[in-house]
Amino acid sequence: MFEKETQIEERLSALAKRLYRKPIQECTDAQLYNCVLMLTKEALADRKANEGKKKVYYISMEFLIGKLLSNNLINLGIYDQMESVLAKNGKSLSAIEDAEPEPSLGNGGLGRLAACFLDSIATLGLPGDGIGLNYHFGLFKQVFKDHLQMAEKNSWIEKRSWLNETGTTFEVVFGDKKVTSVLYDLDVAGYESGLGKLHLFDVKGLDEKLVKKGINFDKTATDRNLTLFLYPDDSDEAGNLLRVYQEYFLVSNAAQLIVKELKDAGRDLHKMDQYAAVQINDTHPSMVIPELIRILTWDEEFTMEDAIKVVSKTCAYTNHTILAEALEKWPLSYIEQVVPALVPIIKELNARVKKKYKNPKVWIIDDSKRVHMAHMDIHYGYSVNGVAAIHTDILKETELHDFYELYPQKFNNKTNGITFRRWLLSCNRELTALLDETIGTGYKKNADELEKLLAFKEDEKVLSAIEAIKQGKKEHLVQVIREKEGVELDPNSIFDIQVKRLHEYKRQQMNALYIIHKYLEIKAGKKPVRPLTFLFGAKAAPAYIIARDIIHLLLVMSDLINNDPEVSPYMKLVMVENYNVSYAEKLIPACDISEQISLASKEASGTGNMKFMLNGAVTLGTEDGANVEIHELVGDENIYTFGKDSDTVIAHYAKADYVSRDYYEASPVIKEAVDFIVSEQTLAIGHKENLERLYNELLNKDWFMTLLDLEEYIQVKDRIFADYEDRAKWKRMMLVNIAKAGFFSSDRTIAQYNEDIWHLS
Ligand code: 26W
Repeated sequence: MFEKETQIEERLSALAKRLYRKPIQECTDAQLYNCVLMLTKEALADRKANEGKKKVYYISMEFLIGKLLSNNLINLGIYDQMESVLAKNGKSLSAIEDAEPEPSLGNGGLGRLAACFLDSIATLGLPGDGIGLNYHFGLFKQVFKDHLQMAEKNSWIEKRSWLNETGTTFEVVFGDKKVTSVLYDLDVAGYESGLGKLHLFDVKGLDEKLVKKGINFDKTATDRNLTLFLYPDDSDEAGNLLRVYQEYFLVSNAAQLIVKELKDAGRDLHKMDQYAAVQINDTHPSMVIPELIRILTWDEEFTMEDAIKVVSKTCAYTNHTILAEALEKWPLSYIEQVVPALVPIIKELNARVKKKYKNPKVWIIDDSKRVHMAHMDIHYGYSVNGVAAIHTDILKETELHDFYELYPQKFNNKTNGITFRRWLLSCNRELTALLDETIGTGYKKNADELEKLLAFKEDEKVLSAIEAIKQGKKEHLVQVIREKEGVELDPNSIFDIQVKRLHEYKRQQMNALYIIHKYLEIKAGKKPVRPLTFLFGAKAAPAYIIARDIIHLLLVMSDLINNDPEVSPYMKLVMVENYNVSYAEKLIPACDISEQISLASKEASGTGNMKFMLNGAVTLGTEDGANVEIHELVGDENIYTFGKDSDTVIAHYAKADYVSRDYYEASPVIKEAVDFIVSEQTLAIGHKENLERLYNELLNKDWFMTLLDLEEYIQVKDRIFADYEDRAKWKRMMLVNIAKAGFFSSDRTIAQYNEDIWHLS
């Protein structure tokens, strides 16, 4: 449609005239954003959705899509043309991109993975859609006040947006009420060709005015609050119940949509598995299984036997965590209250399991009348997958061992991936250009071709170009941080970055203890050879107290360090406010050292680790999740690993023999760093309550074993900083990391889902 620059310019100027009665040059960036949005939507509407006999439905409570403009322009193949049209008119595309609000329809990895998957499904030409919820205020917007995390609503839906009204509505019947849903669609363009949809359901009659201060609202008004926020605070019963309402709202809509699409296409529902694959993204959408069974038996005259059979051949489950607290187990009484219609079905599913298997550990409903969602997925789905090799092994050997014995053929691994369109082509255009020049453009469709870069391992020209690109990205980040955070960074310092959800298992607190250690060394006169910059970005779940205390410590330390003239020339610490996808796109290309320091066995995969590697950062990590596979790919010389391995950690849990105080008492270095949390200096800036609670937690509990690996972490980190000075070696490490990142393209991951699980045709 818009192949030539002149066509784009004509259309854009017509839109500017129609919407704002102005020529392009006189529009503000926000006005132009709207014009470019409209034009891009027209181009999207021209694409035909991928078609085939069988389609995948990827159901997820989260789709962390990020801003869409630049990605859509790239995938439509009109980014350069648009940029040049705007430049001719004295406008900058990147300034216009800043005007786009970012939706926060996800927490972190799981939601971002779902977004990357949609990009790859569309690109590979596979028929497939995502199904999720249209939260008006997303997760929350993080603001820092008084060195504490506060939460505000994140409004992102404007008069003009990427959402398309579809006119589709369904009735969703809860135990105590009936609501009407409305469906909005987002177009998901594949790279160069292909199109899929993200279906986002909303509730008719949503009342935004329910939100009072911050993110507080009446959690019991479930007819009017269903799609206000992702994850209402689940620290109380009303929050948990609302979460179950949301989950049922999602899956009931999903099931109705799937059945409608099959019937509209004239398919025989008894052969549903030949036309549809339903991928359940973690346990949150698990009720889709009994809901499909309910629809088939109530409305389509299936016998229970037939319904169970076909649904079990249609649904597949992905596990994203082994953390016990994240494996959903809903009290049956909640389900009785929210959706009594599913209770007899869930009981029937459980009765069949009990009849067949005498081991109560594999039953769906336990002694305390809690429904184990994962158990339902495994018995009544045809595939169970983990998201990295080590994660799938742990599921088979430990967490889900009893199920693996019953159904070894259902278990499979699908190591996560990321879309290179966003995490290379869009966020690092400079590196993309260098790659195009050096190895050709084939890697954009076939990521394995990145390995061609290995031939340039000794090529000084290519190596210096990679180094120069990194330097440019660091300089750009310095500007961003100056504007957004008001801190001046040194672009010649080492950029050490940890960005991800805040959780004790990810051990941001271990990184904080290293920083305290370094601060104390500098105070004692031991200066680093080159200045160090530590950057963090993370949101903590509002009800997760210790996670918020860790943020408090980081904010207190950054105040202390950045304002101490004795220390700040040698090190700086910034915790960026409201870390999100857009911020990630600026931080990741500027990173030298990628912090992936979770307690071994706890990080299912991680995907930030892949993004950093692809952009030429060197990983400092534990043998956990996909780090293990990164290590295998790049070899010992191109990664820095440390820490106890997952077997050792699992054994500590089994024997309950980890005592953090022993580590504290045995090591003066650890003791000094931990004690500093409640020192005069920190207490002068921060809050006693938060700092003492964190200190006590580390000394008396430390469930995620921070102190277990701290000494080794300090040693390895000092070594990686020293190695940074060997520029020849460092540049080679950057190159090898980029070259070996091809395996982590989500195109590879999706091709494997299709090959082993979906069998789309
Ligand atoms: C209580 C419900 C619940 C629990 C945990 C909801 C959401 C979560 C997490 C936010 C789930 C999550 O993001 N998991 C991450 O999934 C990624 C994609 O597979 C993995 O790379 C990460 O290791 C894993 O933590």
